[in-house]
Amino acid sequence: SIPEPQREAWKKHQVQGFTDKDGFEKEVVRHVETTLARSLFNCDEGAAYSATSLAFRDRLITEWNKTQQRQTTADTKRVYYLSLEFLMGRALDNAMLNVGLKDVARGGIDELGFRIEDIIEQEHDAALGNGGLGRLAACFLDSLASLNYPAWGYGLRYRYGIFKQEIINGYQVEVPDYWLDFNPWEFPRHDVTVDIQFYGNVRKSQDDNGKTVCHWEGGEIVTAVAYDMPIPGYATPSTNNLRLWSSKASSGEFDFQKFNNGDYESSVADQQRAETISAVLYPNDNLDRGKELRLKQQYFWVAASLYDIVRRFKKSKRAWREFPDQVAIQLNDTHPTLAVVELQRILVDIEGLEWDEAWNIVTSTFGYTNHTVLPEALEKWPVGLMQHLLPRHLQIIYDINLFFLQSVEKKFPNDRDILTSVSIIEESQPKMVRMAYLAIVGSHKVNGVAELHSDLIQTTIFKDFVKIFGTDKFTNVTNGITPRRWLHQANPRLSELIASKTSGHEFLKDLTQLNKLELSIDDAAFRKEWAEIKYANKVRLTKYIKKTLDVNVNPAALFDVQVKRIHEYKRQQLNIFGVIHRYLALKAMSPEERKKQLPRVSIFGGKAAPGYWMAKQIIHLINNVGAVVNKDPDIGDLLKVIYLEDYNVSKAEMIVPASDLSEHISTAGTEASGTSNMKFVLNGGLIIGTCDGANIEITREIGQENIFLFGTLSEDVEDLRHAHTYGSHTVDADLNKVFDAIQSGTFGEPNDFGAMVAAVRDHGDYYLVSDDFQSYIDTQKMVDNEYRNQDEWVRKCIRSVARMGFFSSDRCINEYAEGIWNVEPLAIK
Ligand code: Z15
Repeated sequence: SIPEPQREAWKKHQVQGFTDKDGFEKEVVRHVETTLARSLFNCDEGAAYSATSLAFRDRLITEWNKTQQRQTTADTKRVYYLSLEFLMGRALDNAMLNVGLKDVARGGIDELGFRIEDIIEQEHDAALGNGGLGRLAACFLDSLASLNYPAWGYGLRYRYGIFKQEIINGYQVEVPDYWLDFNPWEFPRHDVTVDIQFYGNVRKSQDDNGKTVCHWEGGEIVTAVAYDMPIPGYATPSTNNLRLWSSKASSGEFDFQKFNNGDYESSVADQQRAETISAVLYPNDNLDRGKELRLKQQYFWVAASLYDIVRRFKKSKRAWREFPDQVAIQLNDTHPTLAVVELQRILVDIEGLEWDEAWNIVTSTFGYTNHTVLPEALEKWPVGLMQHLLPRHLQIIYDINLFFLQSVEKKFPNDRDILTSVSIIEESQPKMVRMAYLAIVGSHKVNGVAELHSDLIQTTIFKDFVKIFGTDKFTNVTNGITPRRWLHQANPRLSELIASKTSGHEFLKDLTQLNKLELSIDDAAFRKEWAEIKYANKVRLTKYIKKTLDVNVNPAALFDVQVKRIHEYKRQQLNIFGVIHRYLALKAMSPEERKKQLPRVSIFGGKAAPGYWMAKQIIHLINNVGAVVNKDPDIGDLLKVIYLEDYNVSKAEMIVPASDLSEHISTAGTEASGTSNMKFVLNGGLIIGTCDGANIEITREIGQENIFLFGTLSEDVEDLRHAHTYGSHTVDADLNKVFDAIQSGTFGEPNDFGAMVAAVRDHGDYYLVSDDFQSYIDTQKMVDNEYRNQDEWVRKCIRSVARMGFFSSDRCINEYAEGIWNVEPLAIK
């Protein structure tokens, strides 16, 4: 740092961020004319977006610096959120709103000759995630900063985020998402690098005291380079950091030697191989594919992050046993579980701590969040692969397992079954490392993400661990969403209306204040304004549908939305079968009868994993149904079926506020929480859903009269599945009519959908579509009837919004902070 006498000059020139329109414009023009080397003669919307973002980035980074200084001086405990996915979406609108300068920017952009909405639309989504898990991490970052927690996110800087989805002839086509061409929101830190080792072997030696020391030697080195993204809190100067690691070839002697030997091509190939590690996000949601490169990504990211965390801790010159007082690390799913092993390795092999002391530190540091009970999503890695890639880590895993099983044996003598069932190593062919078990053994707390889900993990997949560790180690933290992005940003008019009926914008920092809305429920002018806002949001979506799909939809129709990843457990097939049933019923009616029906628009959106064949069939069927229904003159406005291409965070910000009804209809017990359910209700839409995930808690909060629940309960799922397979399984007449229509070619080549129909009719109907079909149809009829009474419908919406305070990610983060991390916010003077 700079010596005292020279600091005066620094202080004198300290950057003061703009606070008014003039200051903002000056910064924009400066960036256009210098950073971008353009002028008023060739500043298009893209350049105006870049310059505006750079102006805000400069502001954020000065606050970021101060925040880091504050945290270093305070020297308190920090939280590190390790996630392979951060589904951030756009940054500009969020930055403008969080620092409270959107109106200033609007005025400035206007004077410079642009519209702020057009400028915002220029930004490419940062789509470093698949779905709910990645978006949750992004909401958490917003809450951590807004609540002034000293917290860092750590992830990978993928060159390609989640693919862009195109729908061509009704089929999904994947296009690479190269998003880094110009990204004003990241700061490359070429001076912050970590060398990461792979492969090689382990040599043992004795130290002076006769203690065995392990040395991991040889193999190859890849360098991790840090890229930082500032995360501004809402209405606070706190600006936290998201650090993403990018891989590149290490600049060690090895390459130089090749280069000097004239082996230029092979040294370029090495370079590319190294860069492959952070090249692409794996596009699977709720599925483990066990690819070697994925394991490399995990270790690369975890090792770089831990090195960084340990380096920061060491600066404080504290004793190792104080590590857990300074550091809390949260494992977002099992993807970062190698961090447990890596920290143990650092402490034992490098820092020379005794095993037990090190293990105490490790388990006090980590917390593990489970996000699924689906067996196909639970990560396992072949022992052989682990041995090859990370030989020392495999040894440590075996030792962790040995000591763990010894403790189990003490507690349950002569119980061989429990030993096999909880062993971190599955004795299969080939042997596998069970990552969830490793995460449980290596953490002091394990949480699920909604009450039902947390109960289920304790009674099913992890029940033996509850016997061993007791119930205190297992807990629930129900998910939440940030009201800044999902209300204030996505639905500005509703946010203003709510502000006018509550204590201004305080609800954005304390969402429970929404309850004040109930006092205005009998105010007719308020309800009218409420309904008008919903209608305007629907008109906006209507225009978007016209522009992108050239389909005319009636904005007064009931907008029924299901947007999420396509998965059999989420049951988009139940929805589209229901749509077909509605279509057949309309077709069978007389014209007079049809006139009495309620118009509906069924809106779908979501990506299928590229290798998930059945999910792609579902997309195809939805599109084929749309192609028939939308141009059927008998139907007109009564039913439209829309597939919105390339569903992502920024599209969600437009779609969610435009829904009347959204569908959250997973087979009971399969959706751990769901978070879009919360977003839709917060924006004044009602829900049709199963008794699953957070739907249950939403019902408890808003009242069962304000939600359309249907279907099998989770406790009955197993018996029904069993009955389908071993008893007789029949499908009711209504669903059979749907199948007959599909198989008679009404919606295109019937063979295309044979497997989808057979999965329900002939192959055990694992997701209970047939069991829930009738109650789904009946419940949709109730929806129609209730929607006819618009006054009552609007009241239900308002009441629901008023009771959604619990689902803020601020509440959720405070629960983690108190119950798991033991960290406190940093007071700002
Ligand atoms: C994912 O998006 C979720 C769980 C997973 O295990 C994986 Cl790999 C990806 C989702 C859950 O399906 C969803 O119910 C939950 O709301 C979300 O995580 C956040 O907890």
